[in-house]
Amino acid sequence: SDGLVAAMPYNSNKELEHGHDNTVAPPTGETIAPDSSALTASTRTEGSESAKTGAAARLGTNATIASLDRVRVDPSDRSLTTNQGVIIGDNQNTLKAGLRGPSLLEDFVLREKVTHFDNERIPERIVHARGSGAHGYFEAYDALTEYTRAAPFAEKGKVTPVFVRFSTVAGERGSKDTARDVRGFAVKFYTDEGNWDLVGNNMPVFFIQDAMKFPDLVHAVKPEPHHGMPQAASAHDTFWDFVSLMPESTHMLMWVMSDRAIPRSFRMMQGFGVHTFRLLNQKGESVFCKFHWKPIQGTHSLFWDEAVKISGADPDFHRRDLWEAIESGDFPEWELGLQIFTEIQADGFSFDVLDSTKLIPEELVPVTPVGRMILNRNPDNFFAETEQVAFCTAHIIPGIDFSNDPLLAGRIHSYADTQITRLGGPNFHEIPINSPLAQVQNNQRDGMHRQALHRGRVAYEPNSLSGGCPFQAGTTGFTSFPAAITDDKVRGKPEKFAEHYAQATLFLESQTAVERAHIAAAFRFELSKVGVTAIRERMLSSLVNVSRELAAEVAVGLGMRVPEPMPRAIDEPEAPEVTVSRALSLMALPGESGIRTRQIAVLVEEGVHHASLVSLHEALTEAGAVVHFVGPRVGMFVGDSGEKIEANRSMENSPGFLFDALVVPDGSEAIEALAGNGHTMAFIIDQFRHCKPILALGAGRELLETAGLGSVLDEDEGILMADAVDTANIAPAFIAVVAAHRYLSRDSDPPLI
Ligand code: HDD
Repeated sequence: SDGLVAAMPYNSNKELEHGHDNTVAPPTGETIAPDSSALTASTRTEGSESAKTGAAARLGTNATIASLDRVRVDPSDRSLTTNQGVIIGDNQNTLKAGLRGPSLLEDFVLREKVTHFDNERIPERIVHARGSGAHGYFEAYDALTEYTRAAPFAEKGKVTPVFVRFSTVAGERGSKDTARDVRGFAVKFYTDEGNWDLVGNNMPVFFIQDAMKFPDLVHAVKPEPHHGMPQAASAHDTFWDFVSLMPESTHMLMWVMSDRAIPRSFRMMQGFGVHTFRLLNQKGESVFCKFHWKPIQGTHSLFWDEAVKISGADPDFHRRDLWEAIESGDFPEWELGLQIFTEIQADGFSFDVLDSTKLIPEELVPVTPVGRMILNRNPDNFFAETEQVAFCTAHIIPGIDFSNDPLLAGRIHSYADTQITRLGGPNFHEIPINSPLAQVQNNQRDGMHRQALHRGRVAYEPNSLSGGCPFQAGTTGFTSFPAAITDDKVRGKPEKFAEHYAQATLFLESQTAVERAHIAAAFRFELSKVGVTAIRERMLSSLVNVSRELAAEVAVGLGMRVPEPMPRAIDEPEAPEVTVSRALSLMALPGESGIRTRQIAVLVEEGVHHASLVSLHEALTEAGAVVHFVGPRVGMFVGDSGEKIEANRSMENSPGFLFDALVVPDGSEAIEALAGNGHTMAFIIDQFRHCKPILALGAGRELLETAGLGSVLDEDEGILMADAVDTANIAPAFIAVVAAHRYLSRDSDPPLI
């Protein structure tokens, strides 16, 4: 087109998919043979060094990509065939006895097509059904051999390919992205000593202490069984009934009621391995550790009002965000950090490190950065990769081991078990996205959908007929840490598990005022959706143990009195070591200070001041933002100088709350037309209410006044105004304003406007 057009995402690492370079396209219509040289070079790229260690690792390439080539299929220039490879002549009509006659049973083309279609779906994950995945790599900053012999940490600069899947927990596969919920953060490391799955969440603690309660927790939060409602929401009776009877969930409830549960983007959330794990070095010495992922993009969240609206306008908000960022070559990045501590240290803590409802404050054990993870390639096929990927906490490698966390113990069983149903049998490790790059050799045989063709007559060990192969490798193979056990066989909990409130209070006390207010509002909202008053009251009584002020605030919002505190399981718990931890506030990790990947809406109409938008578009795009021209409709608009601007979005298909910032243009004709459009007013009000930066050029100011912002225009630091001719000068100031994300002084409960 000949007008000013917003840039489309384009990832130079995926030229083939975009048809930009046909000369290197795979042979059309064929599956591609495995590239064995790429496979063996796989996870070891000594030349790959980062900002910390030197030149960057090669982007867009990793060993999983090469291994997946063997199953990539490209249909260009090929005719349709059946699954048996028979070329199909007619894909429109059933075989019939005469044009108006009955269909014939022998029509194998029709029957094969429909039968396959009938079986296209597999069971969705019982939890974490909705998600989004991406390929990338992990790069170690330094050798970590002092603590662990785990392959990814073997040497400085070592690169290990990964596949990551982010998810919501409660919603079904087709639910919305912006539900209030925990987010899954599961990483599969394809190491050269086998696959290691770090199956974490975006919160460092969990609802329950023992896997025995997991089915109860999930049954409580999922849609209520009699009517199947509500979808992807914890705001209903059964969830609050359960958690109010399970005080151990209180700490996690603080996290889930905080804005952590409504992230701005998968790219902007932390990840945590949650449990205490063990690291083992070559000598068999062991330390405990917790895993932390820190987003380089910073931690950012939505407002609840925003999340609710986005779920209607774009249920795929997070999936789209991740996809577009990677597709445009703006690769999300996380730093992996470890909290390393000894068993003796752990024994001295006021809480139990085997209790997944507790975290270890960073003030007690600092987080040591050990590497970075970059996601640089979208999957080729959602089903084959993101849906079929199977994470299992049981997948660990030499150098990593479990702790005795009873929640982890249940998980070690649960994941492999669920894949057998979900993926149709015990051979799910052979599905390309799940198969390790390390060679698999054992005597496991047969089962549904077996892919490997095992040669020879030996499928047992020991054997002599196959020269004893494959043989067990002794201490060079996986060895469990020989933790001493001398105890009775019991069902029960260690004493420190009985303390349920200290860290809930710690979390609350560590929040900024805005975050705290949002936590209170979230409790109010959720409990207001609970029909049974006794449940509300029980939950309030538990909150009193966390903070009387919080309980009082929530109670006011529900028109209730603050009840007596719930009796505690333990009268005199040990005093906590840390009572405020800055790291627990979202604001503690602002991340990058620029505006990369920020979505900026520029309103356009007929007669809009053209030159200023050209220069602004250039400056914002240059700074890495994604600029969208949003009109009353999509298509071309003629600016004041006769030049054209193309709106790639309309206010109808993309309401204001989908954007991070707003530019209101100059041009009196345009402003008059926009002022007469109710969509514009809603657009502006949402931008203001959600505390987002706004720039008004020239007559654009009048539009903000029409929207009711007149009284605050000159005081609000997040609203800039400039003459259109001054755009070049105002651009850097606007970029700085956008970089600050939100202007929280506007945030009030209820909203002012
Ligand atoms: Fe789980 C999926 C994370 C406790 C049983 N879980 C699942 C996924 C994540 C987590 C990220 C999605 C993986 C993917 O993207 O495919 N789960 C956690 C965390 C937990 C946790 C961080 C607590 C620390 N989970 C947990 C317990 C159990 C399970 C206690 C059972 C006893 N989780 C499952 C499961 C799922 C699952 C049923 C469903 C689909 C799947 O495994 O592959 O096995």
